[in-house]
Amino acid sequence: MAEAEAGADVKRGLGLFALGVYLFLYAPIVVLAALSFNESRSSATWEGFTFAWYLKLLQNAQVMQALRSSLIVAFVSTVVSTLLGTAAALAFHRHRFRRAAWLEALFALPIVVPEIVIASSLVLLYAALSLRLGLVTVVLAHVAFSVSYVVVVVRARLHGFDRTLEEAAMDLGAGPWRTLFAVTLPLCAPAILAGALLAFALSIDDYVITSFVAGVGSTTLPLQIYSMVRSGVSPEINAVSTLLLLATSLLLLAAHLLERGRPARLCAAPAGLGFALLAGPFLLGGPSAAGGERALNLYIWSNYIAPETLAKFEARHGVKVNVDLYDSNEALLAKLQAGNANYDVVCPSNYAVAILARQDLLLPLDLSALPNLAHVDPAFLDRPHDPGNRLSIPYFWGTTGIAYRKSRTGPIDSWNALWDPRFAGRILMLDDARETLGAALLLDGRGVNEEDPAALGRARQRLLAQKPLVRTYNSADFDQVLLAGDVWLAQGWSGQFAKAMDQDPDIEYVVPKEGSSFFLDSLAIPRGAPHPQLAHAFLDFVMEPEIAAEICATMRYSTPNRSARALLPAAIRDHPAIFPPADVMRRVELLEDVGEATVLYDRLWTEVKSAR
Ligand code: N2P
Repeated sequence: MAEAEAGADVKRGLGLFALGVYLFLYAPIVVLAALSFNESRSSATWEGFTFAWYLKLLQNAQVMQALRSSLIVAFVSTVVSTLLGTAAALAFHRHRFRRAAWLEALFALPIVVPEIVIASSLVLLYAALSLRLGLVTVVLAHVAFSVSYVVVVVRARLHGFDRTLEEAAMDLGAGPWRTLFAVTLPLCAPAILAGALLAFALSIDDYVITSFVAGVGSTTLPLQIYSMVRSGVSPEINAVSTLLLLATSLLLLAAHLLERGRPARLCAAPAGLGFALLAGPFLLGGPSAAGGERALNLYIWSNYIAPETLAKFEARHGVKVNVDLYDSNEALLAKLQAGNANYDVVCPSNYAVAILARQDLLLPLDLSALPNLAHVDPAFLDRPHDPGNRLSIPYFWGTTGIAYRKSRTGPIDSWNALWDPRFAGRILMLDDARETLGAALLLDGRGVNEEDPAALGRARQRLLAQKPLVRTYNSADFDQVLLAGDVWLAQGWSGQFAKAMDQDPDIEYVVPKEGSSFFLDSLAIPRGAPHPQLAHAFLDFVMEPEIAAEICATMRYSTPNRSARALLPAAIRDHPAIFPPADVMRRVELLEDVGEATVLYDRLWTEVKSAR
């Protein structure tokens, strides 16, 4: 009796455990889907049920364009990989040749090779072949990884395949082709379809590989979602993620049913619904750019230009602006050094301009096409990183400092606060080699442009010691993380913090007493830019006083444009975080090109990041 009860208890316990596991797996998804119907913009409060975010999606030209790219890529790569994969599976099934097992294992390799390895090797290959990054390179990459899945799925099905049926057909006089089309393929159809659906779902979903091999104008839906996340999570993102999730789940369900040998009718429903979810918004959707239209390809820091401003340029020139975002000079350098990125305008910091200039990767500017350069404060012109502004024009500047939640931390004036164990788990640091090592160097009484390996080694030690206290390294939306209350202190850049201060009076910004760095970010045109003329027009556009003032007022980084500054409202013009007083400016040092030591900075930072 007691035993039976104990047995029931164990059963109940296991049941609860299983429930817990499922909750753990699916709770985030449920929250995401629920929030996509929340009327409120913030995830903190529920204000009622709405479909508004889904409707907004339909009007979002960028999302629609990304969806279009995703569908084209998924469709083409599915067809190609299904054809290749099926042929390979049939060959492996049928012919027992020397080394067959090896060759088959080679086919499965992409399933186990880390995505990041496939991604970086593809980039190298494309560069070696001088293939321009775009839809074609994305399709090739997707074929490369999905073909393996098709082979595995089709091959599994062929295991149970009765070869005597083929032989019977041949005995009855059918030739090899006839046998293939009348017997073999119809029998394998469910497996082939399942493989195709899997390939489609993988392609629609892929982020890592695509992010490496996509160029401008070939942004797929996952890339678009990620770039939206970086400019602030909104319910629109929840909506598009929910749709994507639902569509891929349905396709996978259909693939699964087919594989289990369920009748095609049964599988058609989820597959059809999945496709409809993806294609529906695409067909109903609002404007999307026609192919071949003139476009400006802009590669710029996140939080550096507002869509409204870009819309003005688009309207004035009758063009479309494609924007890709990055959060470190190193990311920009890597893209341009890979050599086939297709960008028209980029935004390197002064020291990155120097590096790019050394490598001859920038197009000399035609200054006669830039009359608005006259509005720029001469203090920002003709600097050592680009004498005579042959290659770049100043866009924004700003300081690096600490923003903090006063009510939690009390007043802060030193970099030491970011090493204070009292704030363990409440500290955010930039994800940036120069800035993190810079802060550590300042605490050591050194400067932010230090090249001495011994001093840099000590800075690395300091960052390693700090690491257990750090909640996250983030150069993208560090202001949002602070606003959300997840951290109390954040190293970061002035503009986004100035904005955060306006949104929450509990937030304060300080340039620490030990000193800090400041940056001067410029616009430049890479060599090989497809639209150099339009790029010049863009450079001149952002230097127009009204436009420069708008850019500064929306992004809150500091404008080097004298005429624009005069147009700014006093609250911005006199904001101490945006245009710091003289005593603060005396303790900041411009980040400079450190030449050979650049590699050392990168290595030390990687060591800090990968340490456990
Ligand atoms: C904007 C980053 C500021 C650029 N997200 C620092 N060089």
